[in-house]
Amino acid sequence: MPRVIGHLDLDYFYAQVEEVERPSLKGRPVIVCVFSGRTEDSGVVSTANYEARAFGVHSGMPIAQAKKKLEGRNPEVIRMDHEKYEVISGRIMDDLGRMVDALEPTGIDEAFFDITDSTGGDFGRARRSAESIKQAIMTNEHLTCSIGIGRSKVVAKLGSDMAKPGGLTIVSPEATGSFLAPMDASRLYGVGPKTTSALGEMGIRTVGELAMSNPLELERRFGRKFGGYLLAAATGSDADPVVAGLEPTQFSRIVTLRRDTRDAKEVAEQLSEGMQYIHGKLSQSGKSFRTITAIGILTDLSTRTKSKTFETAVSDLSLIRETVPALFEELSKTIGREFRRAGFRVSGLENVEDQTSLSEFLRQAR
Ligand code: DCP
Ligand code: CA
Ligand code: CA
Repeated sequence: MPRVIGHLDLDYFYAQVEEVERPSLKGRPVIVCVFSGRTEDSGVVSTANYEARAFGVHSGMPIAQAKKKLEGRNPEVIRMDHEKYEVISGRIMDDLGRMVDALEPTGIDEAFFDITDSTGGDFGRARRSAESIKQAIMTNEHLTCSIGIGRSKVVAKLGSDMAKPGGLTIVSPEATGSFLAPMDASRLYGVGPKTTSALGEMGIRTVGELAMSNPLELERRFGRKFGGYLLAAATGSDADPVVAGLEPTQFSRIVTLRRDTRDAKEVAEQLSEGMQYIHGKLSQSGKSFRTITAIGILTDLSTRTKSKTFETAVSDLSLIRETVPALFEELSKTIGREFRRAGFRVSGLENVEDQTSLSEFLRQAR
C-alpha cells in the first residue's frame, strides 16, 4: 500500500490573521512588520498579503522599502503580534491533530500529516480528507491554507508550494514521476545552493535528470547517505516518516468576547468552557503546569498579558478557575481599558508522573 502523506501550509499567515480580525483590510495591501524601534520605520516586513506581494513586497524586506513600493496604494502597516498567531496556530494544530493519523508540525503555520490508515491508501479518499481539513480551518478560523498530498514528504511539500494560495494538489503514486520530472532540482527539500551547483557540474538541472542519474556517481559526490536521499527524493520515494510532533510546551485558549468589557468576572465567565477544555488537555496528556497567563486583547487589537508562576506544578481545574479571574482583575486594573478578546495559557508543562512526592507534599501542605 502506498503511503498517503500531506503537507499543509497556511496562506500569508500573519497577514491573513489580521485580515480575519479586521475584514475591512481585505483587498488592500497589508504588511505585518517587526519594528526594531531605532527610527520610526526601522525594521523588516514579517509577511505581506498577496495584494502587497503584487507590488514586489516580501518577507524580510526593510519596512521603509516596502512602504515605498506601496506608496499611493493605501497600505495597512501592522505591528507583528506573535502571541496572537501562536494561539491561533495552536488551535489549528489541535483541530488538525484530531483529523489525521499522525501530525508533525514543522513551523508556526505548517505541518506534515499521515493519512495512510484512515484512507486505506486511496488517493480519492485522500482528496476528500484534505477538502474536509480545509473546510474545518475555514469554518473554525476563517483562514485559507494550501495542501499537497503525495506518497512522500518531499512530494507533499512540493504539492502545497504549488497550490499556494488556497489550493490543493493531489499527486497520486502513478503521477509522481511526471509531477517531479520538470521541476528544478533546487526545489527539493534539503537541496541548497551548494548542492545545486554541484549537481549543475554533473549536468543535472531538473529533478527528472536527477532521478535518472547514476547512483554510484551521486554517492561518490555526496556520500552514501545524502546521495541516497537525493535519488529517493527525486523519485518521490523518500521514506522519512511523519513523526508526531514534539511534546506540547503549552496549551492555550482565546475567545472573542460577546461585548467589549473590562469586567474580569464577565471575561472569566466566557472562558469557563475554555478552562474545562485546557484542563481536559492537561489530563489527556498527563501534564501539569507551572505558569498560567491571562491574555487580553484590547479594542486596538494590542495584546496584554499577566502571569502567575507556581512553586510546584499544578493541574487542578479549581485552581485554574480561581487564578484566571484574579489575573484578569489585575490586568484590568493596570490597563483600565476594555478587552475585545480574552484567553489564557498554561505553560512550563511537566509530566505528572515525573513530579516528586516532595513537590506533591509541599503543594498539599500549602
Ligand atoms: N515569517 C517571518 N519572517 C520570514 C518568513 C516568515 O516572520 N522571513 C512569518 C510570517 C509568516 C509566517 O512566518 O506569515 C509563515 O511563513 P511562510 O513562509 O509560510 O509565509 P506566509 O504564510 O506569510 O506566506 P505563504 O505561505 O502564503 O507564501
Ligand atoms: Ca504559509
Ligand atoms: Ca510556512
